[in-house]
Amino acid sequence: MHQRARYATLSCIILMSFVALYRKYSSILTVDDAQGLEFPGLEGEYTIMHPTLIPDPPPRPLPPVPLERGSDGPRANATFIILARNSDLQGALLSVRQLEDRFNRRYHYPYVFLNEEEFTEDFKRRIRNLTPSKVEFGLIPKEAWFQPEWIDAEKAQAAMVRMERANVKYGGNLAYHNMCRFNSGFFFKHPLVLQYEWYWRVEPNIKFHCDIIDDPFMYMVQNNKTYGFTLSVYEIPATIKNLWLTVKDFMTEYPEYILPSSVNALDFISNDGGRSYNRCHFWSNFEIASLGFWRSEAYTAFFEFLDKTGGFYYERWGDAPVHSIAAALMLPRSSIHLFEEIGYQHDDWSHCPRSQELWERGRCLCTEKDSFDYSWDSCRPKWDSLVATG
Ligand SMILES: Nc1nc2c(ncn2[C@@H]2O[C@H](COP(=O)(O)OP(=O)(O)O)[C@@H](O)[C@H]2O)c(=O)[nH]1
Ligand SMILES: [Mg+2]
Repeated sequence: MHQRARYATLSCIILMSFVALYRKYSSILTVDDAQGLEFPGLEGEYTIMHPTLIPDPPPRPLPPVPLERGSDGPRANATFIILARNSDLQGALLSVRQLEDRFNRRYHYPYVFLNEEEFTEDFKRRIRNLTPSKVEFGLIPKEAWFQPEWIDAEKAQAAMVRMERANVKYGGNLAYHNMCRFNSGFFFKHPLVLQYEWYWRVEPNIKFHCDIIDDPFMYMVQNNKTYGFTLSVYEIPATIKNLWLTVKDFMTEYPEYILPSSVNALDFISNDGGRSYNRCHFWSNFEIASLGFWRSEAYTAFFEFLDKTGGFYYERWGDAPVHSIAAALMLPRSSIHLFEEIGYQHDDWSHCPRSQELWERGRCLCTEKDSFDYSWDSCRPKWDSLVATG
């Protein structure tokens, strides 16, 4: 009996030792790691190598990125312009945060926010908190925003009801009509914008996928560019039923403002030498452009000609086709620039640089296969063929 008790005690001690050892090492013994593990104090005898895993290749050196580039280089007389409602605050914060991180922390270009209502103190405080740059908040004058008196309100209302029933995007939304007219004919005349020569239009809730290393404004200045874009798309036909007819009337009345088709970008917006509009337009939610062009005699005449037909209300003309048609007819095609390196997303539509070199240099988040550029409803192929013809 005495003997048995001694055996039992000994067995217990041995068992408890095994349990203690197991507890100590079990967590590391089950780690599934390709690199192998060294346990301090055990001189490598418990090193585990998983036989089936292939080790990562050594990191490939990336090209050096001149992150501080431009911090004391020349600057353009330029600003960001963001049209927004107070309810767009969250989206505006996201856009500014990205713009600062990807570009403006090195350049400190100012911002102008515009709204047809006063921005709230909270809106201003939270935006100002994101950037050391100058930020100004402007109220849009009533005459630059609301439907003018000379518009037949009943006719405009009937048109909106018709478009709403026909599911025309934003057709029944009066504020959207106001916004399109404002962006077509007024933003560049706002008192806070008058001091600048160049602007970059930014919307709430957009994304910048890549570092923007070089200054796009200075690129425009130094390379004789007037209008810059990233995405181009086809307009919804029901929104612009009579736009091209009106443009043709303008071209007949003011031929002096239209450049020869061998020089301008007519072939981007028309497949038949100007008889019809192919609905291609630069997507104006992103624009880097000269304010002087919109303030020019030629564009002023163009906008006033379109505006007096009432098409911003009797139809739903967008500022994108209006800007694009003017740029394509009145500018040399060589002064219109595609910013290939700027990875950009608006809603579900995304531009991602296709060149490996640009993609790596910009440390882009996007992937080329998600780029909209060569989807069936993108006008990028038309732009490429225009550029290819020189
Ligand atoms: N202040 C103000 N901004 C507006 C209004 N409607 C649209 N916007 C702005 O105009 C731009 C285009 O509007 P959005 O809804 O994004 O239209 P989409 O890009 O054509 O789908 C964005 O910058 C909006 O913040 C409005 O009623 N008031
Ligand atoms: Mg938008």
